[in-house]
Amino acid sequence: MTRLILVLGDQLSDRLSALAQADKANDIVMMAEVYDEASYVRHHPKKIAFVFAAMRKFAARLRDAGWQVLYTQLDDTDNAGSIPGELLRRAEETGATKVLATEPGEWRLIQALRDTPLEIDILQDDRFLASHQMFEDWAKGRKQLRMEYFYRDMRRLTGLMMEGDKPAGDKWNFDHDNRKPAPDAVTHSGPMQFTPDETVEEVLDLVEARFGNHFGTLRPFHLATDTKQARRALTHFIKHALPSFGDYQDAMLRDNRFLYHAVISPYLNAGLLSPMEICQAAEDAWRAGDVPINAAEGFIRQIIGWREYVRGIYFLEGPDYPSRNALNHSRDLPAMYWGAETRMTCIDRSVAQTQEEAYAHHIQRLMVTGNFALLAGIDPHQVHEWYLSVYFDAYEWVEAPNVVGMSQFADGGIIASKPYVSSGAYINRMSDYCKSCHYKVAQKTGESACPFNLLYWHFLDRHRERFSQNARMGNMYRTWDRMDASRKETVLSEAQALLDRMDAGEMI
Ligand code: FAD
Ligand code: DLZ
Ligand code: SF4
Repeated sequence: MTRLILVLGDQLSDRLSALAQADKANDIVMMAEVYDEASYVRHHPKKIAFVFAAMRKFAARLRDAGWQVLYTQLDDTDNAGSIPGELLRRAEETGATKVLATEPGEWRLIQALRDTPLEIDILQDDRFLASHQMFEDWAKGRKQLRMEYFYRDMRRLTGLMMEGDKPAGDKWNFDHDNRKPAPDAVTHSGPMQFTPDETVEEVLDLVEARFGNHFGTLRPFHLATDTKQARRALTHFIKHALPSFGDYQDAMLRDNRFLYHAVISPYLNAGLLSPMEICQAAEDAWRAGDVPINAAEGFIRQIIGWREYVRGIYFLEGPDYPSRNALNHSRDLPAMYWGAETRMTCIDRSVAQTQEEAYAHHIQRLMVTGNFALLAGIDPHQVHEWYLSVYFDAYEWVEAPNVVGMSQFADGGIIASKPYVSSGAYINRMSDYCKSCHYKVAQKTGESACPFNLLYWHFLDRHRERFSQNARMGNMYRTWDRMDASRKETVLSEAQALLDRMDAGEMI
């Protein structure tokens, strides 16, 4: 009996469980470019182009390997427009009554598959190192789900950077050697770039025609779109950037968008690279003496620690997670997130590079756009939708915990033990943005005061009840309490005036 094997746009791995359990001689692979997936949020055109191009190339590879593949292009006249619609159409066409799928990375699509009137077997996505069961077992009975302890278990499980049962270098975490401020000069020229081939060019034309009105610049397009290219990009990173990755992980520069970051998240999340091959390459470089331990450990921690941990939280917490709003924030996302003019250099530069590259690195996402949204009290659901739309690596399983949890504290503190808020001083320490800003980072009040400085105290003041007892925030409240009453009043009224101007659509 023929079955349909569903392969989604972020499941482009030879080792995908649905493919591993399929029968090449009898089963038929089904892949489809559909409007539902391309527009449930208004994805950045670069992200849509990346997904479609990588899907087309993966389908071609499967065919070369002897699979029978039914591939629907977006503009095909009989395209049903959704994954369930395409499954039903192809089932009727082929007579297949059963479907084998690997679990999608989003509750929305899991539910849609469950609701499809076909017999669909949903297999675990074993491209991740931690299964749902493993994460549940780890989480059971713990008061706090801290990433650091999960990460140690993942090191033991994978054997990465272990010497027997001890961590290499006798420490689990070398972060105190990391987080240097922005360097004067960056020696790395950025991620490897690829010239679009015929398949990519065709997709670029399609995306331009159909999604050209989405936020984001489509061309130039230099992303890898198959595993071979993605592996070359990884090798390039390991050789040229990883040695400095740890040191400058948190630094930001207005004229350098990538610093020493890997820029591999779209490839990893779509399945072109696997977490273990990436981490093994980093460990090998360290063992060969080419990369310092703080860089290799810090990098591997992001992948087997943070990445697996946030996925665990997403599936543990359930479908309502993205709509949580523990701080009751309700302000609309200001137009500057969509490219409207702002005098704040840090926001302006982070949004501009997001618009052009569909990429910003972790600290820009957390401490610039995320920090501002949290301080200003923006509705976390709008923030969530923004991040899900604008980044080329955004899928809900990874985006929502990072945004709703880590960045906006909207899950009430499951991921973050305290909110990631800071005044302008942090941004000034870690970047060169403030040097060219209209606002003065050292100024706490007055017309030129950095908005982060004003909003920081406004946030702490309005959430006093929730956070003043938090041991990690005591110092902040003591500093606020030591300020004299009239200064406090000035700070709060200027912060409120800034928010009012922003709400009225004025440029800030
Ligand atoms: P590097 O800095 O070089 O790190 C290497 C790899 O580690 C990344 O490719 C990624 O796979 C992994 N990684 C690092 N941090 C995290 C993390 N917190 N969660 C999961 N994986 C991590 N990452 C996404 O993949 N998709 C998202 O939609 C996403 N949204 C984010 C939203 C916010 C508010 C924040 C603070 C972080 C978000 N991240 C997201 C995590 C991180 O910013 C990106 O993974 C990273 O910037 C990707 O670029 P890179 O490959 O150059 O990463
Ligand atoms: C992101 C994306 C886009 C833009 N388009 C498609 C598509 O047309 N067909 C498809 O199978 N997958 C696409 N994807 C990826 C899915 O949205 C992704 O599988 C879910 O969000 C679950 O992670
Ligand atoms: Fe951003 Fe404030 Fe620095 Fe301007 S002064 S770049 S607003 S932190």
